[in-house]
Amino acid sequence: MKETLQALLFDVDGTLADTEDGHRIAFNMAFAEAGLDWDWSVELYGKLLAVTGGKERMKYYLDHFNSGFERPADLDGFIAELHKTKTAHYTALLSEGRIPLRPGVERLLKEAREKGLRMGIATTTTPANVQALLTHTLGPDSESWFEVIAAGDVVPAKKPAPDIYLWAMNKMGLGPEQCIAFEDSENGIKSSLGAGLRTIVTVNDYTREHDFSDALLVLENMGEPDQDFAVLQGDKSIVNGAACLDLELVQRLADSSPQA
Ligand code: XBP
Ligand code: MG
Repeated sequence: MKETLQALLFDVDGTLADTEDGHRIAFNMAFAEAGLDWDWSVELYGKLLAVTGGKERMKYYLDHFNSGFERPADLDGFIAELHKTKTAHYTALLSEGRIPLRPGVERLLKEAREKGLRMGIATTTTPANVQALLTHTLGPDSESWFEVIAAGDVVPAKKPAPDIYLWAMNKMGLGPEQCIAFEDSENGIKSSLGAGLRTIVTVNDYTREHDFSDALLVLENMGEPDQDFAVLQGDKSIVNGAACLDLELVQRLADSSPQA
């Protein structure tokens, strides 16, 4: 029996907002503050995004791009401190309004609320970052728009593992056939598909070369009715001239594929 669509599950970084360069800048600010000569360029950061999680990414950097660094005895503690500083810089960038939501995100979230669809967040990033992004883009009460905000270390295995999506659905008492996920990266879609979720992708400059072969639809962004709406991959007959990614199109996509 075909299940009705009941909930939308959103990734954060690269999906709700183009945040990864903000993260990169915040990392570099934390490194400078700690007196480290580490400097993550856009090109290097693109490679480091192979690993999700800021702490895990710093470890990956040391293992693969800075093996000569003399590691302190308590490397985990050292990285945890660096990450705290980074998070402080990142949330400061958000509070200055320097990272807006991506095109169409606010419109789709508001439409979903109006139509009574349930919403959740499933992200690798630190909970404080989600709170800051929502507060400084949609307002202080916008956290309550989401029934569940599954973030950071709440699950042991980060994306591409499906854990964060399974955790969110479990909290909402839903199965994948009742939800659609929104992602931006290969690690992200592996996680959502691994949790059985049909997934709509919006690419960004760090992820447009990633493999999204099993996505329901791949878009440049969610679009606005008065702006160009670029469909990069997917069944255009289902898009059927839609001016942007609205709930009607999401529903059509859900109806077109019972489950991932
Ligand atoms: C993407 C990530 C995050 C951020 C950094 O998260 O991999 O780790 O790059 O955030 P998403 P933290 O699942 O939302 O795409 O430093 O807080 O981990
Ligand atoms: Mg992402």
